[in-house]
Amino acid sequence: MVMISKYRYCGGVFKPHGLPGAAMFRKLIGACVGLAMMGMAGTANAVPISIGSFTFDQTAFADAVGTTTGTITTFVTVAPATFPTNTISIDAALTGSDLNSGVFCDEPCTIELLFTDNTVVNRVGTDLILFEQGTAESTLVTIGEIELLISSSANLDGLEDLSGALINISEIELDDFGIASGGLISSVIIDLNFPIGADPDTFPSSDPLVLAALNSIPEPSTLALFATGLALLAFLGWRRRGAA
Ligand SMILES: [Ca+2]
Ligand SMILES: [Ca+2]
Ligand SMILES: [Ca+2]
Repeated sequence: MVMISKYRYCGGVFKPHGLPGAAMFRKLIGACVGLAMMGMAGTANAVPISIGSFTFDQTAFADAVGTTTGTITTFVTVAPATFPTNTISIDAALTGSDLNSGVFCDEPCTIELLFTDNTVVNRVGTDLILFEQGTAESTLVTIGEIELLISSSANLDGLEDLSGALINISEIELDDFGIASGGLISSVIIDLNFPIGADPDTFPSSDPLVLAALNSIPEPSTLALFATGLALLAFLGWRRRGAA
C-alpha cells in the first residue's frame, strides 16, 4: 500500500486506482524478461521443417485465424479417398504445418490468417507459400490494401496428402502487394470463392491446407515482450529519479 501511495503521489500521468505497486511491476518485468529468454532459447534450438523442396522455420506457419466470413467447411484427410468434414476447427485446419487438414467453401468466404510467433518479411523472391489441395485452383489474397488473384502451380514437388490428393503450391510475393523490401506483415486474408467478378456458381474454390512464410522473423511477440520489459525498467528508473 505504501508503494501505491507513492505512485499516487508521483502520479498525474497514471490514474492511481488499480495501479500495481512497484514490487508488482518488478515481478512483471522479471516475468517478461524470463519469458523472452525462454522464447529466444526455444528459437535457437528449433529444427527447420521441410515440405517438398521448401524449408521453413518452425515458427513460419500461420498461427491463428482472425476474422472469417461465410460458411467454411473444414476437412481432414486420413486415408485414400477419405475426407471427413467439419471434424476440426478452422483454426486447427489452417494453422501449423499439417498438410492433411484444410478448408473449402461452397459460397463466398474469407479467412484472415495471423502470424503471432513470427513476422513475414519481404526479402528477394517469394515470401509466402500457400499449399492447396486437389485440382490446382487460384486463391484471392489480400495483404494490406491490395487484393490479388494468386494462381496455384500443380503439384510441383509431387506432394500428396494421405488421401492421395495432389498438393499444389501458390507463391506469394510481397512486392506485388506494395510491401517495401524488408517490410513486415503479420496478416493475410484469403478469399476462397471467388475472384472479383467471377460467377460463384462456376468458379472453383481453392482448398488451402497450410500458409507458411519462406521469409520469416521468429518470435516478434517475445521480442516485443522483452522490449516492454526494458521500457518498464527504464520507466521505473525514471520515476525513481523523479521522486528522489
Ligand atoms: Ca507462426
Ligand atoms: Ca492444415
Ligand atoms: Ca519478396
